[in-house]
Amino acid sequence: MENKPKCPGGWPSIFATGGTEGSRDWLNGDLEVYIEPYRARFEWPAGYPRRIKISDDLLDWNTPFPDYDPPYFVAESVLANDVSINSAGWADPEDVALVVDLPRESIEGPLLFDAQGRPLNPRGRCGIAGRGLLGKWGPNFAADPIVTRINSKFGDVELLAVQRRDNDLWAIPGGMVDRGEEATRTLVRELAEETGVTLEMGRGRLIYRGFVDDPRTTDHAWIETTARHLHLDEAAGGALELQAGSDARRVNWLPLTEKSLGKLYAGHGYFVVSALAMLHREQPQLLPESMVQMLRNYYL
Ligand code: RP5
Repeated sequence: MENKPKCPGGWPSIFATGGTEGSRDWLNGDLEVYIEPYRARFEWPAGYPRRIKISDDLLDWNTPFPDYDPPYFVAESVLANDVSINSAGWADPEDVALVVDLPRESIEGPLLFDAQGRPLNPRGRCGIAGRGLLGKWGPNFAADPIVTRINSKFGDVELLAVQRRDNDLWAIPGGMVDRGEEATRTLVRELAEETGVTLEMGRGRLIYRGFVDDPRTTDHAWIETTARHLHLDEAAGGALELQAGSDARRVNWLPLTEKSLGKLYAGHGYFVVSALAMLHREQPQLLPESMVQMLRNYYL
Protein backbone atom coordinates (compact mmCIF):
# COMPACT_ATOMS: atom_id res chain seq x y z
CA MET A 1 0.00 0.00 0.00
CA GLU A 2 2.96 2.26 -0.66
CA ASN A 3 1.02 4.56 -2.89
CA LYS A 4 -2.12 4.87 -0.82
CA PRO A 5 -3.28 8.49 -0.76
CA LYS A 6 -4.18 10.61 2.20
CA CYS A 7 -7.77 10.33 3.21
CA PRO A 8 -8.98 13.73 4.31
CA GLY A 9 -11.88 13.66 6.72
CA GLY A 10 -11.41 10.01 7.59
CA TRP A 11 -12.91 8.72 4.36
CA PRO A 12 -12.50 5.17 3.15
CA SER A 13 -9.37 5.35 1.09
CA ILE A 14 -9.43 5.18 -2.65
CA PHE A 15 -6.07 5.14 -4.27
CA ALA A 16 -4.40 4.83 -7.60
CA THR A 17 -1.65 2.61 -8.78
CA GLY A 18 0.69 3.62 -11.53
CA GLY A 19 1.69 1.41 -14.42
CA THR A 20 4.14 -0.41 -12.21
CA GLU A 21 3.37 -1.63 -8.76
CA GLY A 22 4.42 0.85 -6.11
CA SER A 23 4.75 3.67 -8.64
CA ARG A 24 3.74 7.07 -7.33
CA ASP A 25 3.59 8.50 -10.80
CA TRP A 26 -0.20 8.40 -10.89
CA LEU A 27 -0.56 11.08 -13.54
CA ASN A 28 1.36 9.03 -16.04
CA GLY A 29 0.60 5.46 -15.04
CA ASP A 30 -2.47 3.37 -15.73
CA LEU A 31 -4.78 4.95 -13.25
CA GLU A 32 -7.00 2.46 -11.52
CA VAL A 33 -9.62 3.18 -8.91
CA TYR A 34 -9.88 1.13 -5.77
CA ILE A 35 -12.14 1.47 -2.81
CA GLU A 36 -11.08 -0.08 0.41
CA PRO A 37 -13.68 -1.25 2.90
CA TYR A 38 -15.46 0.43 4.37
CA ARG A 39 -17.08 3.35 6.03
CA ALA A 40 -20.62 2.00 5.64
CA ARG A 41 -20.02 -0.34 8.54
CA PHE A 42 -19.77 2.64 10.90
CA GLU A 43 -22.87 4.46 9.61
CA TRP A 44 -26.54 3.76 9.14
CA PRO A 45 -29.52 5.80 7.96
CA ALA A 46 -32.31 6.96 10.27
CA GLY A 47 -34.58 4.03 11.09
CA TYR A 48 -31.84 1.38 10.96
CA PRO A 49 -30.89 -0.49 14.13
CA ARG A 50 -27.44 0.18 15.49
CA ARG A 51 -24.78 -1.88 13.72
CA ILE A 52 -22.66 -4.39 15.59
CA LYS A 53 -19.06 -3.21 15.51
CA ILE A 54 -16.84 -5.45 13.40
CA SER A 55 -13.11 -5.31 13.84
CA ASP A 56 -10.99 -5.47 10.70
CA ASP A 57 -9.85 -9.03 11.40
CA LEU A 58 -13.48 -10.26 11.47
CA LEU A 59 -14.70 -8.64 8.25
CA ASP A 60 -13.96 -11.67 6.08
CA TRP A 61 -16.82 -14.17 5.84
CA ASN A 62 -14.27 -16.98 5.83
CA THR A 63 -13.02 -15.97 9.28
CA PRO A 64 -15.00 -17.88 11.91
CA PHE A 65 -17.14 -15.61 14.12
CA PRO A 66 -19.46 -18.06 15.91
CA ASP A 67 -21.10 -15.39 18.11
CA TYR A 68 -21.93 -13.11 15.18
CA ASP A 69 -25.63 -12.29 15.53
CA PRO A 70 -26.37 -8.90 13.96
CA PRO A 71 -29.83 -7.28 14.18
CA TYR A 72 -32.09 -8.16 11.24
CA PHE A 73 -33.71 -5.21 9.49
CA VAL A 74 -35.84 -4.71 6.41
CA ALA A 75 -37.60 -1.36 5.96
CA GLU A 76 -41.41 -1.24 5.75
CA SER A 77 -41.14 0.39 2.31
CA VAL A 78 -39.22 -2.64 1.05
CA LEU A 79 -41.69 -5.17 2.51
CA ALA A 80 -44.63 -3.23 1.03
CA ASN A 81 -43.03 -3.47 -2.43
CA ASP A 82 -42.34 -7.22 -2.30
CA VAL A 83 -43.22 -8.37 -5.84
CA SER A 84 -44.63 -11.65 -4.56
CA ILE A 85 -47.47 -9.74 -2.83
CA ASN A 86 -47.52 -6.51 -4.86
CA SER A 87 -47.28 -6.90 -8.64
CA ALA A 88 -46.33 -3.21 -9.00
CA GLY A 89 -43.59 -3.50 -6.36
CA TRP A 90 -39.87 -3.00 -6.92
CA ALA A 91 -38.46 -5.22 -4.19
CA ASP A 92 -37.54 -8.91 -4.06
CA PRO A 93 -39.66 -11.29 -2.03
CA GLU A 94 -38.72 -11.26 1.63
CA ASP A 95 -38.32 -15.05 1.39
CA VAL A 96 -35.06 -15.31 -0.55
CA ALA A 97 -36.04 -18.80 -1.78
CA LEU A 98 -38.79 -17.12 -3.86
CA VAL A 99 -36.41 -14.87 -5.79
CA VAL A 100 -36.40 -16.20 -9.35
CA ASP A 101 -33.35 -14.42 -10.69
CA LEU A 102 -31.07 -14.31 -7.65
CA PRO A 103 -27.63 -13.40 -9.07
CA ARG A 104 -24.73 -15.78 -8.50
CA GLU A 105 -22.20 -13.10 -9.28
CA SER A 106 -21.96 -9.32 -9.41
CA ILE A 107 -19.55 -6.72 -10.79
CA GLU A 108 -17.35 -7.62 -7.83
CA GLY A 109 -17.15 -11.28 -8.90
CA PRO A 110 -18.75 -14.58 -7.81
CA LEU A 111 -20.91 -14.22 -4.69
CA LEU A 112 -20.81 -16.13 -1.43
CA PHE A 113 -24.08 -17.34 0.15
CA ASP A 114 -24.99 -18.14 3.73
CA ALA A 115 -26.72 -21.31 4.94
CA GLN A 116 -30.13 -19.72 4.27
CA GLY A 117 -29.23 -18.99 0.65
CA ARG A 118 -28.77 -15.25 1.20
CA PRO A 119 -26.00 -13.52 -0.80
CA LEU A 120 -23.16 -12.15 1.31
CA ASN A 121 -21.73 -8.67 1.03
CA PRO A 122 -18.42 -8.87 -0.90
CA ARG A 123 -16.79 -6.32 1.45
CA GLY A 124 -17.55 -8.58 4.40
CA ARG A 125 -19.61 -8.36 7.57
CA CYS A 126 -21.12 -4.97 8.38
CA GLY A 127 -23.18 -5.60 11.48
CA ILE A 128 -26.76 -5.58 10.10
CA ALA A 129 -28.55 -8.55 8.49
CA GLY A 130 -31.46 -8.32 6.04
CA ARG A 131 -31.87 -5.75 3.27
CA GLY A 132 -32.43 -2.52 5.17
CA LEU A 133 -33.71 0.05 2.68
CA LEU A 134 -32.48 -1.88 -0.37
CA GLY A 135 -34.97 -3.81 -2.47
CA LYS A 136 -32.79 -6.57 -3.87
CA TRP A 137 -31.03 -9.39 -2.10
CA GLY A 138 -27.38 -9.05 -3.07
CA PRO A 139 -26.23 -6.34 -5.49
CA ASN A 140 -28.57 -3.41 -6.10
CA PHE A 141 -27.31 -1.83 -9.30
CA ALA A 142 -27.05 1.94 -9.64
CA ALA A 143 -25.56 4.44 -12.09
CA ASP A 144 -23.76 7.70 -11.32
CA PRO A 145 -23.46 10.46 -13.97
CA ILE A 146 -20.54 12.72 -13.08
CA VAL A 147 -20.75 16.07 -14.90
CA THR A 148 -18.16 18.79 -14.31
CA ARG A 149 -17.25 22.20 -15.71
CA ILE A 150 -14.74 24.94 -14.99
CA ASN A 151 -16.10 28.23 -13.71
CA SER A 152 -13.38 30.57 -14.93
CA LYS A 153 -14.90 33.58 -13.14
CA PHE A 154 -14.05 32.00 -9.78
CA GLY A 155 -11.33 29.61 -10.96
CA ASP A 156 -13.31 26.65 -9.63
CA VAL A 157 -13.99 23.19 -10.96
CA GLU A 158 -17.65 22.48 -10.33
CA LEU A 159 -19.75 19.33 -10.10
CA LEU A 160 -23.36 19.13 -11.21
CA ALA A 161 -24.66 17.96 -7.84
CA VAL A 162 -27.97 17.35 -6.11
CA GLN A 163 -28.94 17.66 -2.50
CA ARG A 164 -30.61 14.37 -1.50
CA ARG A 165 -34.02 14.52 0.14
CA ASP A 166 -33.32 11.58 2.47
CA ASN A 167 -30.34 13.08 4.32
CA ASP A 168 -29.70 16.58 2.83
CA LEU A 169 -26.20 15.55 1.69
CA TRP A 170 -24.88 16.68 -1.69
CA ALA A 171 -24.32 13.86 -4.15
CA ILE A 172 -23.77 12.84 -7.75
CA PRO A 173 -27.27 12.72 -9.32
CA GLY A 174 -27.27 8.93 -9.52
CA GLY A 175 -30.00 6.38 -9.04
CA MET A 176 -31.00 2.76 -9.24
CA VAL A 177 -31.05 0.77 -12.47
CA ASP A 178 -34.62 -0.29 -13.27
CA ARG A 179 -35.39 -3.93 -14.02
CA GLY A 180 -34.12 -4.77 -17.52
CA GLU A 181 -32.54 -1.32 -18.02
CA GLU A 182 -28.99 -0.78 -19.33
CA ALA A 183 -26.79 1.26 -16.97
CA THR A 184 -26.11 3.76 -19.78
CA ARG A 185 -29.82 4.45 -20.05
CA THR A 186 -30.03 4.84 -16.25
CA LEU A 187 -27.24 7.44 -16.34
CA VAL A 188 -29.22 9.57 -18.79
CA ARG A 189 -32.60 9.00 -17.10
CA GLU A 190 -31.44 9.75 -13.55
CA LEU A 191 -29.53 12.85 -14.65
CA ALA A 192 -32.65 14.13 -16.41
CA GLU A 193 -35.02 13.27 -13.56
CA GLU A 194 -32.89 14.79 -10.81
CA THR A 195 -31.35 17.81 -12.56
CA GLY A 196 -33.54 18.54 -15.59
CA VAL A 197 -30.46 18.13 -17.82
CA THR A 198 -30.23 15.74 -20.76
CA LEU A 199 -26.73 14.67 -21.80
CA GLU A 200 -25.35 11.71 -23.70
CA MET A 201 -23.68 10.11 -20.70
CA GLY A 202 -22.77 7.05 -22.79
CA ARG A 203 -20.06 9.28 -24.35
CA GLY A 204 -18.60 9.89 -20.92
CA ARG A 205 -15.46 8.22 -19.66
CA LEU A 206 -16.03 5.10 -17.60
CA ILE A 207 -14.63 5.92 -14.16
CA TYR A 208 -15.71 3.11 -11.91
CA ARG A 209 -17.78 -0.06 -11.74
CA GLY A 210 -18.30 -1.80 -8.44
CA PHE A 211 -19.25 -1.62 -4.79
CA VAL A 212 -20.47 1.71 -3.38
CA ASP A 213 -19.65 2.54 0.22
CA ASP A 214 -23.27 3.50 0.93
CA PRO A 215 -24.66 3.72 4.49
CA ARG A 216 -27.67 1.58 3.49
CA THR A 217 -25.36 -1.42 3.03
CA THR A 218 -26.18 -4.60 4.95
CA ASP A 219 -24.71 -8.08 5.13
CA HIS A 220 -27.17 -9.25 2.47
CA ALA A 221 -27.81 -6.20 0.27
CA TRP A 222 -25.51 -3.53 -1.11
CA ILE A 223 -25.12 -1.09 -4.04
CA GLU A 224 -22.85 -1.53 -7.06
CA THR A 225 -22.60 1.32 -9.52
CA THR A 226 -21.41 2.33 -12.95
CA ALA A 227 -19.96 5.86 -12.91
CA ARG A 228 -19.24 7.82 -16.10
CA HIS A 229 -17.81 11.30 -16.43
CA LEU A 230 -18.50 14.11 -18.90
CA HIS A 231 -16.54 17.36 -18.59
CA LEU A 232 -18.32 20.24 -20.31
CA ASP A 233 -16.67 23.32 -21.73
CA GLU A 234 -17.73 26.62 -20.28
CA ALA A 235 -20.28 27.43 -22.97
CA ALA A 236 -21.96 24.01 -22.77
CA GLY A 237 -21.91 24.02 -18.97
CA GLY A 238 -23.28 27.57 -18.79
CA ALA A 239 -26.12 26.81 -21.19
CA LEU A 240 -27.68 24.10 -19.04
CA GLU A 241 -30.91 24.93 -17.28
CA LEU A 242 -31.08 23.16 -13.95
CA GLN A 243 -34.29 21.97 -12.38
CA ALA A 244 -34.39 19.72 -9.30
CA GLY A 245 -36.74 16.77 -9.47
CA SER A 246 -37.37 13.23 -8.20
CA ASP A 247 -35.23 12.53 -5.08
CA ALA A 248 -33.37 15.83 -5.36
CA ARG A 249 -34.28 18.70 -3.06
CA ARG A 250 -31.91 21.07 -4.88
CA VAL A 251 -29.56 21.00 -7.85
CA ASN A 252 -26.54 23.24 -8.26
CA TRP A 253 -23.02 23.56 -9.62
CA LEU A 254 -21.00 22.67 -6.53
CA PRO A 255 -17.48 24.15 -6.33
CA LEU A 256 -15.08 21.28 -5.64
CA THR A 257 -12.78 21.74 -2.68
CA GLU A 258 -11.27 19.21 -0.33
CA LYS A 259 -14.08 20.07 2.08
CA SER A 260 -16.99 19.77 -0.37
CA LEU A 261 -15.57 16.53 -1.82
CA GLY A 262 -15.17 15.11 1.68
CA LYS A 263 -18.81 15.84 2.48
CA LEU A 264 -20.32 14.23 -0.63
CA TYR A 265 -22.65 11.28 -0.03
CA ALA A 266 -21.28 7.73 0.22
CA GLY A 267 -18.08 7.24 -1.82
CA HIS A 268 -19.01 9.90 -4.35
CA GLY A 269 -16.12 12.21 -3.49
CA TYR A 270 -13.66 9.59 -4.58
CA PHE A 271 -15.47 8.88 -7.83
CA VAL A 272 -15.17 12.60 -8.61
CA VAL A 273 -11.51 12.76 -7.60
CA SER A 274 -10.81 9.77 -9.86
CA ALA A 275 -12.72 11.36 -12.74
CA LEU A 276 -10.73 14.60 -12.45
CA ALA A 277 -7.43 12.75 -12.16
CA MET A 278 -8.18 10.86 -15.37
CA LEU A 279 -9.23 14.08 -17.09
CA HIS A 280 -6.04 15.81 -16.01
CA ARG A 281 -3.92 12.98 -17.29
CA GLU A 282 -5.59 13.26 -20.70
CA GLN A 283 -5.58 17.09 -20.83
CA PRO A 284 -2.75 18.31 -18.58
CA GLN A 285 -3.40 22.00 -19.32
CA LEU A 286 -7.12 22.01 -18.59
CA LEU A 287 -7.62 22.06 -14.82
CA PRO A 288 -6.60 25.02 -12.63
CA GLU A 289 -3.34 24.51 -10.78
CA SER A 290 -5.15 24.60 -7.41
CA MET A 291 -7.22 21.58 -8.46
CA VAL A 292 -4.16 19.69 -9.74
CA GLN A 293 -2.46 20.31 -6.42
CA MET A 294 -5.50 19.00 -4.57
CA LEU A 295 -5.57 15.86 -6.71
CA ARG A 296 -1.87 15.34 -5.97
CA ASN A 297 -2.66 15.51 -2.27
CA TYR A 298 -5.17 12.72 -2.66
CA TYR A 299 -2.89 10.45 -4.59
CA LEU A 300 0.52 10.97 -3.11
C1 RP5 B 1 -25.46 5.69 -4.15
O1 RP5 B 1 -26.87 5.66 -4.10
C2 RP5 B 1 -25.14 5.33 -5.58
O2 RP5 B 1 -23.82 5.66 -5.89
C3 RP5 B 1 -26.18 6.15 -6.28
O3 RP5 B 1 -25.74 7.48 -6.43
C4 RP5 B 1 -27.36 6.19 -5.32
C5 RP5 B 1 -28.56 5.41 -5.76
O4 RP5 B 1 -29.54 5.44 -4.76
P1 RP5 B 1 -30.74 6.47 -4.76
O5 RP5 B 1 -30.16 7.84 -5.08
O6 RP5 B 1 -31.68 6.05 -5.85
O7 RP5 B 1 -31.29 6.42 -3.40
O8 RP5 B 1 -24.86 4.97 -3.21
